[in-house]
Amino acid sequence: MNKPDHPSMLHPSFNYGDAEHAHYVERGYFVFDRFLSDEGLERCRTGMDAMIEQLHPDCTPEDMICPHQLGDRWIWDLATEPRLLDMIERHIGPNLVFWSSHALAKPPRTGIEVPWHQDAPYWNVGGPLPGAVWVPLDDCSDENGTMSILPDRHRDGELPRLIDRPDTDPDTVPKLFQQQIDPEVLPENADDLKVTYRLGAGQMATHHTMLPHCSTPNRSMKWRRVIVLRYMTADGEQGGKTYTSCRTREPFERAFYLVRGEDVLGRGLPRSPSDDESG
Ligand SMILES: O=C(O)CCC(=O)C(=O)O
Repeated sequence: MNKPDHPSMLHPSFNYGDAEHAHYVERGYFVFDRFLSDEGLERCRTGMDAMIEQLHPDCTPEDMICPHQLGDRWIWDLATEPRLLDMIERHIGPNLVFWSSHALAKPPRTGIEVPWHQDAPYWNVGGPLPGAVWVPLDDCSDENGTMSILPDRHRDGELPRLIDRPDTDPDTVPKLFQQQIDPEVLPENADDLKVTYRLGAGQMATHHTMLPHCSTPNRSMKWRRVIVLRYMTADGEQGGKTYTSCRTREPFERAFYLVRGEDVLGRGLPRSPSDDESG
């Protein structure tokens, strides 16, 4: 699967150059005006809608974690786009592992809030980590749900967390969202400091894996669909995670796929889901 056998899903103008990289390094994030091509956006929307249709009745559309391991090929194709991997390589060097995708669809009226968190501790991974890739498939507004980041805070290290948030009902808030940064350690004026993404469908934002970020609920009558992709170096710390299939409710172990470069620690990393005997 290393050589793309499908047309690129990325817009021809997507480019991660020196200016974009300098901004990312300095401030911990960067927002692109165009990322997906029109065809790429259509493929993502079709793929995500099919997943929502096939959702197990006990899952919510925010629960669709690592669907690339469950056969959702459009996500794999997007995650391994060579120009996207070039950006990730610029963040962390040549040996790249893809370890997480999240098809996060917030349904009309009921789409949930995601509290302040940092991705690396939240998802139990470590080492030099690049920016996460956050791609809206719908226009995101204050009505259907924005995402906000705290710029410049990617150098603050791991912040204390509250696990099993006391203020939420585990029956209504999916387990994936039961952690948050202790509000005591966030700046008092976080609301003034934050940068809010009100992005259009097919744009993209990348935020450093240690940058605090959160998102607002969907109070509108429209869907708010987002796909998130996450990477690390081949010698990064690969903490364990067991997820639940959003189709069958069967548990499955998170996999780490070597999508570019060398398996420098000789871990036997699979190069794609079809290489992965366990998956
Ligand atoms: O899109 C959202 O609502 C939240 C995404 C998020 O928190 C993440 O990607 O870690």
